[in-house]
Amino acid sequence: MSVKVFEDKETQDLLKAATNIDGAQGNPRFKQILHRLLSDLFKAIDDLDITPDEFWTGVNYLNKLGQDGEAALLAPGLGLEKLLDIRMDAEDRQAGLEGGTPRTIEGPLYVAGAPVKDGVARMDIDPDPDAGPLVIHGTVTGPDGKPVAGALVECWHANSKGFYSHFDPTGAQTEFNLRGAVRTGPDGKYEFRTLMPVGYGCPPQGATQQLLNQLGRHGNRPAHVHFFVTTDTFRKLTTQFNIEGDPLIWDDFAYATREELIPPVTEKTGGTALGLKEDTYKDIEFNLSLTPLVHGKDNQLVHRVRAAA
Ligand code: MBD
Ligand code: FE
Repeated sequence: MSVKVFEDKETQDLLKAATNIDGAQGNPRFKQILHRLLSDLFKAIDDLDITPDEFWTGVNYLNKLGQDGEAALLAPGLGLEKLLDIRMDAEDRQAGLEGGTPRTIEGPLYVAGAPVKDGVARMDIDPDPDAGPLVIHGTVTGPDGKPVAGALVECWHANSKGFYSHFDPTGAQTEFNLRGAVRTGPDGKYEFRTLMPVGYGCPPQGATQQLLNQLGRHGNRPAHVHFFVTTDTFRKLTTQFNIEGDPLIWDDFAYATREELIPPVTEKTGGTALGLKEDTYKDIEFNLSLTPLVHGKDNQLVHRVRAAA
């Protein structure tokens, strides 16, 4: 069977009617976007001779995706969240905006509301026998290279099982375990005392992994640590670093890895004096360089539904 009906008046009229594209009511931007997406879907069904069985498989997949709460997990898995970064990077280049710590995707596992500490925060609340101590520290600087006082540095990462608090399928973690927030002082410095994370893997029975299986892809990320840096003066930075040496660094299912975001891990002693669980600990320096507002505002601030506790 290879019929082609996309260009037919009947099909085009249906597309217009379904999106009320010529009507006065509704949200014009929403109608513009939906008309385009629906049109592309109509065309794909026609071009690829998508069968009714294939179509309903897709519809039921969307139901499972929603039931599993994984739409914001599939988005990075399909490279869509990375595409938004690629576009923001291109916008910056077009505007002549250079420098600063590179952005990389937020991902779906941030939780707002971690208690804010001055300069230094302890992030590990729950014991995790399989994770060694880790200190993450650095300086927040502005476009002039000078330290930024009063910056809010938020940090979140997984435990030794690759699970995040609030989203832990085993229910094992306390609220805000491995989630920290510090306010920088005049020296612009921040420090997090925490435990070494392990890479995340998509829930094996979830909709995202189900789709990845059909593609012959894995759903794993290298070990990584997320950051938000928020100030009144500069653009908000959303970034992550990867733990150097993780075998998945260049095979991240969410495409967040960037050359500049793999800081060296060094071994130090003196952890006992810092209150860490062992005297020998891993140390990562990760400096955070911010970029200026554009015409007085943050032109790339992202609003999305986020968990809060
Ligand atoms: C993560 O921890 C993450 O950072 C992303 C982007 C997707 C899934 C899990
Ligand atoms: Fe993550």
